Amino acid sequence: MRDSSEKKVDTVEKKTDFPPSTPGGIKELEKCPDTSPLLVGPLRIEFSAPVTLDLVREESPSLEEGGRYKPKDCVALQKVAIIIPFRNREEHLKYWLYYLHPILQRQQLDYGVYIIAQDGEEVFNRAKLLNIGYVEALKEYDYDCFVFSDVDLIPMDDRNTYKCFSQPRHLSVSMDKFGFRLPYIQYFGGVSSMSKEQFLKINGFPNNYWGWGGEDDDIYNRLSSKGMTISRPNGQIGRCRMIRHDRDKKNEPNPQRFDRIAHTRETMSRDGINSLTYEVTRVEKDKLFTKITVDVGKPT
Ligand SMILES: [Mn+2]
Repeated sequence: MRDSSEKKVDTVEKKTDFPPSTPGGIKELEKCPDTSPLLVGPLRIEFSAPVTLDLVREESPSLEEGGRYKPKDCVALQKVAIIIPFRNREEHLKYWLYYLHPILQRQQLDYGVYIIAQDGEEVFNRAKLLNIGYVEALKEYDYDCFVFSDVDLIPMDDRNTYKCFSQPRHLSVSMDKFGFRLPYIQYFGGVSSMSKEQFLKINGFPNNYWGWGGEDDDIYNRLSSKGMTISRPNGQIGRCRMIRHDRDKKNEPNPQRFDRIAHTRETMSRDGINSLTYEVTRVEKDKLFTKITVDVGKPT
C-alpha cells in the first residue's frame, strides 16, 4: 500500500502488472497460487539410509529457529501449525524432519513444527497432547490451520498438501501398513488437519483417552455430530509410509475406549479444549522444531 503522506508528483501514474512498490522500493508480495508450482508428485520414501539431525539441519538453510518457514516469493495461503505427539521416538522424528521439511516448503506453506512430548512414564495420551499443541502453537503465532501428525507417517506424494480445507481433512488415507487402503470409512487416525474454526466447533479433542486407540474415532464422532464430513485426497496422492515399530511401552490398548466412543455426543461439550489442564516442563527451540515437554497428569 502506498503511503498517503507521499508528496504528489506531477506525473501520470502508469498502470503496470507488477506488484506495487512501497516507498522503500520493496515489492509487496503477492499471494501464493492455489497449487504450488514447486510440487514434484510421487516421492521415494525409505528408512534405511542413515539420517542425522545435523544432516537435516544442513539441508534446511531457509528454516528459522523453532522449525518455522514461510515462502520468500509469495504470501502463503495458510499459516499452518504442525503438531506431533511424542515420546521416545527420536529415530522416527529424524526421518519425519528429513522428509517433511522439504515437502512443506515445496507446498509453499507458512508453517511451524511443534513436537509435544509427554513427560514422565505415565500412560500415553495422544489426543491431550494434540490439544496442548493447538494451545501452545497459538501462543506463538496467528495460525489458522492445524495439522495433527503421528511422528512415524511420511507422505509419498507432495501433492498431498498439509493444509486445511472447507471440511476437516484426513491426509493419511492409504497407508502401507493397511495395504494402501482406508481401514474403514470413518477412520481419522494418522495425519489430519483442521482449521481453527473446525477445531473449536468440536471443542477440540478428548482429554481422557489414556493408552492406545479410540481417540481418533472420538474425534470422528465429534465432527460428525456437528454436521461436518471428512475431506480426503484420492488414494494415489494420499499414499504414505509408516515407519515399522514395536508397540510402545505405556501405550497399551485402552480397554475403556469402546465405552468412551459410544458416549462422545454426551461428553464432548465438557471434555475438550475447554477443560484442558497441563503444565509445560520444558521448551526447546531447535532449528528444525519447537519441542514442548508437558506434564499431562495421569488417568483418574
Ligand atoms: Mn505407528
